[in-house]
Amino acid sequence: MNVGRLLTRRNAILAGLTAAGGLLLHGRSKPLPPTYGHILRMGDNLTYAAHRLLLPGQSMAREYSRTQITPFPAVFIKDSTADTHPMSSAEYRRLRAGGFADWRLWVGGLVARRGPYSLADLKRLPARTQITRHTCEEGWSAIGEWTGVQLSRVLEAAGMLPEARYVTFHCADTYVDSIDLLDALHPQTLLAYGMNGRDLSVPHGAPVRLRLETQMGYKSMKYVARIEVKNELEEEDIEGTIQDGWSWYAGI
Ligand SMILES: Nc1nc2c(c(=O)[nH]1)N[C@H]1C(S)=C(S)[C@@H](COP(=O)(O)O)O[C@H]1N2
Ligand SMILES: [Mo]
Repeated sequence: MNVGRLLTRRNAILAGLTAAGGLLLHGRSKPLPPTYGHILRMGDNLTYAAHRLLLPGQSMAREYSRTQITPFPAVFIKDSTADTHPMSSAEYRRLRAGGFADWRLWVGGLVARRGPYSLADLKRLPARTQITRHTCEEGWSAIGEWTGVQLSRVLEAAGMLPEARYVTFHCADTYVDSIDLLDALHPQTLLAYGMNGRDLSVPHGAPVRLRLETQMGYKSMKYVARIEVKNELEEEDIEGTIQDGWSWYAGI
């Protein structure tokens, strides 16, 4: 795909997101345009609009019992020898060698208290464990047990400001993607540091990954290094989904 078309498509999606977000999250009576300039992407905006209008924002994803836990494939979208893989970074290897004691999650953007959180800081906040099904767009699904802190608790601790509407995740493998505030504050949305009773492993996103049970698996970002609370999305905030041609909103 040439760069011109890619940029046009990005702009179309951003226009759609801004319109849908403005209408649905802020209650402004801004009419949705009939198309956002790209007919193939209209469905994304309609799904988003329908979910946000028809479903209660906090409806819970199904949780399973321990006996239903299945082998969880670790599927690297990026080749593990690629230079974007976290293990190709000397800094990531150093942090891992030290048991991630020196690792920090940076929380920035629209919060009163911007700053770093250590793994110990996150573990000091109340923990939640949930057994849920991960559904990958490539056709597999698996049930796993996740332990972590609710993202809402971290946003609360950081003093999220009233203008906040989106949260962007920057990952150690250079992946970047974003979610809206309804999903960010969902009770099952976790910054997970444990999986199936053990520390989260490198293939599954160590030391901390997002668990977003309301959307398809590709929105559960691994190797989270920085989160930014935002009022509007820009191109860089949807990079992860756009570069692979996936929907920014992939509600299930
Ligand atoms: N940072 C980052 N997060 C990511 C991905 C990735 O390539 N990089 N792949 C996504 C996809 S497509 C899926 S299906 C899951 C896979 O999780 P697993 O490797 O723990 O099975 O991670 C998601 N999160
Ligand atoms: Mo996936």
